[in-house]
Amino acid sequence: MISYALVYAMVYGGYSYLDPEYIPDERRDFIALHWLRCTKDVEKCAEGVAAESSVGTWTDIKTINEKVLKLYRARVFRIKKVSCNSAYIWIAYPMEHFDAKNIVQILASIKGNIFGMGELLELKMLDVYLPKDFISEFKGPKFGVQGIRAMVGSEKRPHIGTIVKPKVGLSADEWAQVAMDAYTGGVDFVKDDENLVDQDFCKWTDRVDKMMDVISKVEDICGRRVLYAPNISDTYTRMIERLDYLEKIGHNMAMLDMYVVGHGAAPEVIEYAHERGIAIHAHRAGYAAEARGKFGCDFQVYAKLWRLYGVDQLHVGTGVGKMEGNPALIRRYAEIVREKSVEEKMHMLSLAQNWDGLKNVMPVASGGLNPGLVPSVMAIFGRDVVIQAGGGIHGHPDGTKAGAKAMRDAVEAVINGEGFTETMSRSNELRKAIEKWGYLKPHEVVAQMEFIEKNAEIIAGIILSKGYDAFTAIFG
Ligand code: RUB
Ligand code: CA
Repeated sequence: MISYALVYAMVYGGYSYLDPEYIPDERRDFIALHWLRCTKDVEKCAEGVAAESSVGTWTDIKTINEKVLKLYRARVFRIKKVSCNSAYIWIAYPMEHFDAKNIVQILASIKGNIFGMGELLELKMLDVYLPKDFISEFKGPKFGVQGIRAMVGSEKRPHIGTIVKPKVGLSADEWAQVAMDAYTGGVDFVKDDENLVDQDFCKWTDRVDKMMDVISKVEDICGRRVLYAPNISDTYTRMIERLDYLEKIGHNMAMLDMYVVGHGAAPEVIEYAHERGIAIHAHRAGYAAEARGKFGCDFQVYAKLWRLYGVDQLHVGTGVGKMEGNPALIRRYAEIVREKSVEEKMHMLSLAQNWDGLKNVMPVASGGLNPGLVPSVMAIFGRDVVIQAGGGIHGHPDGTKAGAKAMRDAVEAVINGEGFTETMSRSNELRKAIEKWGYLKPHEVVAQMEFIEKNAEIIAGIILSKGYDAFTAIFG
């Protein structure tokens, strides 16, 4: 009787998917960087991953031919072994393998079946390089940092945003009142929470209509233009209906929960919005289900896809606050969506990427923020960022309006180079916020980021020789 062990030792039919001589073509090849740990020799597993994600299956087959192998197979062109059964691997996929522009099909290949392969104990897609010819198929953001600034009329300063809290449960009237307080306190941008869309207690159109009144009142009272992103996330048809409604009433922004909306609908919905002059705020609820742990996919892969699809604002983490992520890594995410190109940074397991003229995305720092964290957030992101606080505004001892003013004063203190103590002496709102939540000295965050950049080579050496555990130990 043939043992199962023997059958599986023949896996992938003897065709080679290892090609250390191969030099990827930056115009035509996708490159996936993975961490893997497996039960067999790492070369075999790496071949298995390349095969299963491209043209192969678990055994030799009579139907394969030279043309398929030559033109469409993936190639493992680099392996950085950590042990006999763990390694970082680089896989190149030729563009011909894909139905260009169809990201659903691309993801079903490069991040599909492979995560279920029995011999893998860990498999993490760390990053992906998107080739030039593929990028040129996409329009990218319509507004980006410059366009969003133009909508507000802001100069070189962070935008301040808020998420109305509680997350769900307020009526449309109550909701609009909270938004009004936030705007008049100094906020530029208000958004729905990721899990608020069209519930009975706060119907979507009801809330949007009330918000249109609020926005025009704020313009009259404060002389400022402000933004509102109503969450349209739903089935494709309902999202389109909501965009039609926003177009009808002349509104300029909507929000999508990118991970849960998915890859089939999002690119078209974004294009549809852009054609109607509507900018897209992108929330990433659910990202961590894939990004944390040793199976799944790092956020930077998605940050790239979302820029390609054309989101105009994107949540990328904070580096401080309630969500995970080391400041240096969060700064890297911001650079990926905001810069014209990024160099490879192996100490952060991050590949080079050139955006070939696609507009940029305004990064959003959000999650557990409050005025005392503003200087640190600005040290990480600079000024082209939306600094967003829910609890850190509505939890202010004197309420939402005071919370919004405290955030605004905190931002202005940094921009004017004024010490926080000085600003607190004239801003009761900021003082009370700091008394409640404290103050994080930005130089601690700066020192942390500088240490990582100064020691980039050493850190890369450690991470590449010790494996993914070393990366998580350093970057969280
Ligand atoms: C933040 C909040 C957002 C988080 C999600 O509220 O509602 O959903 O930004 O995290 P609060 P991320 O300010 O009260 O914490 O932005 O990292 O995806
Ligand atoms: Ca939220």
